[in-house]
Amino acid sequence: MKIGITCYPTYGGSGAVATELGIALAARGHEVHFITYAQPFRLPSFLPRVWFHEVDVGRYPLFEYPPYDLALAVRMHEVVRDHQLDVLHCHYAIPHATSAWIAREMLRDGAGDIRVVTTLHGTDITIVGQDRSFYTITRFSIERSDAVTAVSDYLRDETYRAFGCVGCEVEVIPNFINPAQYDRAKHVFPIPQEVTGGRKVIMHISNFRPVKRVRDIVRTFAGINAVIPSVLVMVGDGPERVDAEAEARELKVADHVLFLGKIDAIAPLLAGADLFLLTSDKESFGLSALEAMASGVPVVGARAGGLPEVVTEGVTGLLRPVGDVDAMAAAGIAVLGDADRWRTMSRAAAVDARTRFAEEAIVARYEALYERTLASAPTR
Ligand code: GMT
Repeated sequence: MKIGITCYPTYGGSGAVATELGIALAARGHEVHFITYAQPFRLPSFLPRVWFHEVDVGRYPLFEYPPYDLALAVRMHEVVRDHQLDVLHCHYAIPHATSAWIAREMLRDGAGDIRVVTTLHGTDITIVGQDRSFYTITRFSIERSDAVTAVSDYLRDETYRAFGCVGCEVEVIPNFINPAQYDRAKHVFPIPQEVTGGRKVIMHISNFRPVKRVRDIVRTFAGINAVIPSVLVMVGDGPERVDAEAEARELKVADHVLFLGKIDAIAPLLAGADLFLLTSDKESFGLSALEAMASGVPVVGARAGGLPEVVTEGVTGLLRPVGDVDAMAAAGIAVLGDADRWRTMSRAAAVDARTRFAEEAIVARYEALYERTLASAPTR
């Protein structure tokens, strides 16, 4: 098949999943065309059967808000027409699924036809899509997609609840990991011993958006650090980083917290972590938690959204109510303070990630979905 993929190319789970999916599809013999405004952050410069088509929004003094969604639709139309694509797979509904609908309408001039598959990732449904400004277009774009997937049962149910789509069936296809990549034994932890000082390494990776509640990460860490000597490694960047730094100073743990900024290769970092923290108030899946689990890192976090579908309570991690940093700190202490328990959880996490979320099986599900969609009549 010839598959176009559109995603947010920047640091974030949906872009990571879309890129890994494209790479895996190309390895299985498909032709994959990424159509985005920048090279996706996890895409190497060259891979057989993989192409990158940049969307140029252009500049015009009249445009205070350059119409990216239109430029994307035009690029999608060109790429589908010139490369005779079969499927356009949009990751994150807004505006990708809308642009794909426009591109498909433009193809009615006889230049070809395309099936549109939309994967819902999270805030496209739980926050942005429900904003008044975007609600009707989000619903429209979901209903006009030929197939819709969500990354968790929680997100599927939330889509039905919030949008009540007519005639659309949302299939749950969870995110996945490449087991060879997230292998604790394979990497050298890049943070030297003189920095960690033999202390436990607690890690958080995110885009530091408000939903991540990064202050809670620091508070939870402070609670753990008061009992178990540890260091907090914060990976990523975003609007709440300054607040997290301020919280660390306020709680007098700043000397024990490292802010590394955006780092693309996270598998070597996770290979040296003892505990992963994810305290979000909304998390449709929690790809970073899955990547941690695959690396043998137990997860402590908030029982929010789809995270309990990824982290099995008491087996691969411990989840506590959103905002209950004392309970999350106690959970962290319980895991880190008992070497046998930690070892059992670490092994269970690595096995579970490879069993329920293995790349092979999940990529095959997307392949089957594309084939089914191509075999059925288009949605109009
Ligand atoms: O929806 C977002 O806020 C952004 C998106 C992203 O690009 O990182 O994250 C969502 O998609 C990820 C990949 O499917 C999920 O692992 C995240 O849980 C989800 N984020 C939220 O639901 C907040």
